[in-house]
Amino acid sequence: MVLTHRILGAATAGIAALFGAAASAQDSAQALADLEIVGRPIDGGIGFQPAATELAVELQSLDGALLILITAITLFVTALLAWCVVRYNSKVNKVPARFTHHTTIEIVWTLAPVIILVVLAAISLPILFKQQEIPEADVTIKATGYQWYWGYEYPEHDLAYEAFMLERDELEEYGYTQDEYLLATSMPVVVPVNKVVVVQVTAADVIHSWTIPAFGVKQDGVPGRLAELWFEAKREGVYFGQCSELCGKNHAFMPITVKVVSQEVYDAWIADTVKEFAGTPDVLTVASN
Ligand SMILES: [Cu+2]
Repeated sequence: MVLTHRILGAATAGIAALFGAAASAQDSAQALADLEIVGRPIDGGIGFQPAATELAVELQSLDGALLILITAITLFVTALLAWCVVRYNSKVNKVPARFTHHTTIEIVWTLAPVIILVVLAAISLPILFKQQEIPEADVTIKATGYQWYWGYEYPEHDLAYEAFMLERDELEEYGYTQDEYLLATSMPVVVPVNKVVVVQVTAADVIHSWTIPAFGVKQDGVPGRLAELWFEAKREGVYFGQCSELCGKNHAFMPITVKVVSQEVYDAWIADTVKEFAGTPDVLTVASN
């Protein structure tokens, strides 16, 4: 009698938990589906995708600074060339100068490039170090490249799954439009907003590369090695990337989809996904005890 009562009690609790899980699964799924698409390539676009992390902001401003610098150098050299052509051609300049050394000019054309290189190093190295010095993680994810899809693990939650590119006729079913063909995957990587996410990148067969342009991150996944990248996304939304190391026939068909959500939605998604993929529902474990 007592035993039956215990089993019944456990089963009721289990069923209640299942219903609760179903409701929260719906909520987290809905929250993921409602996200705005932020980081994606656009037709005819030549600029960067919107910067969603500090790393991306700094990368893009470095790019702007370099563009100004190289434009100034190119204009200066072009002007020098034009001046030589116009002023010193054999018709205008009948008697050419015969000196071979000019100390001042040699000092200037040695020092000027040195100063330019020092300035380049001063503005680019801190950004490089910031990318490469991995801070303490709030969330750790392992990404493994396979020919031709990505596998993801959330080691803190015993959660692992694979993400495959969605075919054209699958996009709507997963809440995407035809525009997201070659970008959307069957399972997204879900991360909380404003939290440090460390991605450990590796590969199982050949070299792949994991990137999200809007986060300013890109890291080769090399078989047998574990590399790391980090980001802290500042804006909720959907972000796309694609494998960026030529890895074989279907290299163009192993995209990366990251969904940045609030901490609450992230927690609910983790709980729901662990339940979905872990196999044995809690109710069976409880009942069989
Ligand atoms: Cu590839």
